[in-house]
Amino acid sequence: MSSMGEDEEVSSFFESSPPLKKMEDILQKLNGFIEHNSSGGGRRIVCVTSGGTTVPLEQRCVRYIDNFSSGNRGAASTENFVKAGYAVVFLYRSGTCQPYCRSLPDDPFLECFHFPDNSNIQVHSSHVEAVKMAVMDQQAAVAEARLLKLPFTTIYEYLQMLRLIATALKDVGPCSMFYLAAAVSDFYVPWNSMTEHKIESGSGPLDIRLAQVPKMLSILRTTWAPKAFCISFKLETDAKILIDKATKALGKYKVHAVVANELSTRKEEVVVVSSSGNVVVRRDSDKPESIVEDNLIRLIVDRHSTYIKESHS
Ligand code: 9Z3
Repeated sequence: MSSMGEDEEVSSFFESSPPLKKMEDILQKLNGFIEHNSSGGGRRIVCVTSGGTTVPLEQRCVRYIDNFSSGNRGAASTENFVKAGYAVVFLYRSGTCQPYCRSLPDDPFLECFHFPDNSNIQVHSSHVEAVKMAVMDQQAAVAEARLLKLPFTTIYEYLQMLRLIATALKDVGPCSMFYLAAAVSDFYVPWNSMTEHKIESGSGPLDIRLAQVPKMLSILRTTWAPKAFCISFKLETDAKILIDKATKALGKYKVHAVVANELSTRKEEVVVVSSSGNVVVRRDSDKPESIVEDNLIRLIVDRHSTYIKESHS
C-alpha cells in the first residue's frame, strides 16, 4: 500500500469494493432532487453525512467493527439547514437518529399512543406537541422536496455514495456544501482479502490486519466537487490534542473549516477552525431547549454566503 500514490489508493479501494446495491435507484432519486432544487429558484444544496460507518470482517457479514456516532449532530444540523432554506441530502447510517425525531421519546416510543376504540389511534396528551411538530416538519420537508434521505451501513457503501453525491453536485458549484459529520472508519479489511463465510471460533485468538482507508477528503476537494464549500469534523477524546489535529486537517485537506469536538463535551461546545481563526460555538446554556447546532449552523450558513459572494466576484 505504501508504495501507491494517493489517487491510486483511492481507485484501488473503489475497484475492489463490492458493487453498491440499488445504484440506479439512488442515482435517479439524487439527480431528480438536485434538478428540482437547483434549477429555477437555485436553492443551496448541502450533503450532511451522519452516523458511523462499519467495517465488515466477513463478506457474508456476521461481525463488524463499528464507529461511534448516534447521528444526533447530523439530524439536528439537517433540521437547521432546512430551516435556513437549504435542500439537504442526508447520507446517514441505517438505524441512527433521524431529523425531526429528536424530541420524540424513543424508549418506549409506542407508549406515545393509545386506542380509545378499535378504529382510532390517538397520541397521549403529554406527547401531542412533540409528535405534531415532528410529523408536520418532516412531511413539509419531504413534500417540498427539501430532504432526501439515503442510508448506508458499511464504509464501502458510505464512500461509494459520497462519491455519487459529490459528482452529481459538481455543477451546482459554490452553492453546494459538504458537511461531513459522519464518523468514518480509518481502518478496514479489503474486500478481496476478507473471508467469505463466518470466521470460525474455537481455534484460539483471532489476528486481523487492517489496512488504512484512503483519505477521500483530498479527492473530494480536488476532483469530485472542487467548487463546493466543504466542512469536515475532527473528533478526539483528548482535549489537549484536539485543536492541533483540527488545524493540521484544515491544512492537509484544504477544507473551508474543520469543526473540532471532544467526545464528552460535544453537545455543549465545538470549535470552528478555519483560516480566519478559531471560533468557539456553544449552546445557550440559559435556554434548556437550545442545542449547539442552532448556533453552529447559523455560523456555517453565514460563511457559506460569503464564499458564494466571493466566488461570483
Ligand atoms: C464528529 O466529530 C461528530 O461531531 C460526532 C457527533 C460523531 C462526534 P453524534 O453523532 O456525535 O451526535 O453522537 N464527526 C466526525 C468524526 C470523524 O470520524 N472524524 C474524522 C477524524 O476525526 C475525520 S473524517 O479523523
